[in-house]
Amino acid sequence: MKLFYSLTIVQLLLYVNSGVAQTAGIKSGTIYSLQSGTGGKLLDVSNASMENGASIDMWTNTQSDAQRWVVTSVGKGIYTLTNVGSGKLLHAASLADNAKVDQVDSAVTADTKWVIKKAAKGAYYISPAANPALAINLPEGNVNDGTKVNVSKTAATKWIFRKELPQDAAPTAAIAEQIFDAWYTQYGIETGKGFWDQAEMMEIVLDAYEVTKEAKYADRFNKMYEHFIKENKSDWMYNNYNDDITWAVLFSVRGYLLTGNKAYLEKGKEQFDKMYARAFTNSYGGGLIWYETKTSKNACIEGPAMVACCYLAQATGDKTYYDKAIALYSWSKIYLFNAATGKVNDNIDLNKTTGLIRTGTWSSTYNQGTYLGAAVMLYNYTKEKSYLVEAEKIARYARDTMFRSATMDNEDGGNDLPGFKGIFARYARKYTIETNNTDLVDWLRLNAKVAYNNRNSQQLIQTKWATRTDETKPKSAFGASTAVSLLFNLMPLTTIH
Ligand code: 7K2
Repeated sequence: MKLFYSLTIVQLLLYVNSGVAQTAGIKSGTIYSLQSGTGGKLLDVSNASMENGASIDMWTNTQSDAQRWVVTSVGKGIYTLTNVGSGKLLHAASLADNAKVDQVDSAVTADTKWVIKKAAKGAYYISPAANPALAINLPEGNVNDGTKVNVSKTAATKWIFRKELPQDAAPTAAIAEQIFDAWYTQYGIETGKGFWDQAEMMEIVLDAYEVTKEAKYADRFNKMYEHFIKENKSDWMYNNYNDDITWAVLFSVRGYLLTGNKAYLEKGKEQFDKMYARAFTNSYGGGLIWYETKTSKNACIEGPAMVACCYLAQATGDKTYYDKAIALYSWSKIYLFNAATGKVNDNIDLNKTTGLIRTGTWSSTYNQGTYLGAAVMLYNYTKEKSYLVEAEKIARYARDTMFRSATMDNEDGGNDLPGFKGIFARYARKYTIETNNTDLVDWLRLNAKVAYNNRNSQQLIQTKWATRTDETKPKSAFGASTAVSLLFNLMPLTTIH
């Protein structure tokens, strides 16, 4: 009897032990980064993807959560590795030689279990538990960022397991500030030379001020304002782009509304009035011409002009600016904006051969954004429900039809597109806060999280948010501004859910 009991206890101990027995030096429940013995780069979820099936590659250490793994013991010397960024499990796509390694949902299948075997001090081999003849391997000779790992019979890579501390995921105020500072200093934003891109980036500085109320952002805005006037003169009418002038009117009038500096308002009003006087024509029944001497009427002038009118009405008390905004909005509903679907078309122009109006049907985040902002502001003024219904359509068109709720990974071509999404983020915030509609919140948070996990080691985030930012400094300062806008404009939204 006694023997029976002691045997049972031993068996029991053995059984319990088999559940927790761990490879020496590996602690279950700990976050590790895994550095390759060759090349020194980290095991990484490609492009910080949140999707099942995303491949696993190597990347320079950027401190990203996509490069951190929670190692959990599930048997004697056997573990799962859960990516901190995606919450998904490291997985062998098959157990054949040279098979791909990817990530899958949290269900623990045989192919998400790994044997971690000591190779040298602090270095380990990682093999599929279902086929320990294979091991995770960095295909020989290639240690470039983005090289995909596989499970291979030969030349297994040794992995150095380094303990990491948990860190915040985006968005937080500290992260917004960190990404702002990197962008602002590394690109010399304060003394940038552009016109409309500079104007839009000045609005991002206003976003930071509006959200944080920290004086340093108002000071930076003022420096940029003075520099803008020096660089681009104080009368902007030499610029044939009516939209350029209007983007600058936006930072001026909004700058006044946020800081109370009357000089900004005077400049904004003077320039808006001159622009409007030359841009408004009765061709196609109204609306503003985009570029002097050309015939098209584009959403990129109508949208900012509607928002500028609402700001001017608020700033001056002159309600005729609202009348102008309402006229532009109503005209847009006929020619540019589909109120039933929420799609904002890019432009209309005259087909010179037929004499008929043709529509440029491309839709973009900046046009969706300014129309969303205008719909919200006109709802606030008129209290007419149709504006609210249309704001929701515009927001949902962007989320569902343009992006299918995925991370925005587009608009990086040329000089202009890279800055578009920052504009969208600003008006998404206005929509969320002022209408209490939470439609966009989860989607924008996903964007912020993925974009942040795709930052480079210098804390820069290029505009394709679902694509890793290269270690070589991205060329476009404008493109690096959009994540800054997203992170700040998400701040107050975190209190909404
Ligand atoms: O064709 C327009 C517009 O309708 C379209 O959305 C974008 C897309 O291109 C132009 S607007 C871009 C202009 C913005 N203002 C400054 C100009 O230098 C620039 O061409 O690209």
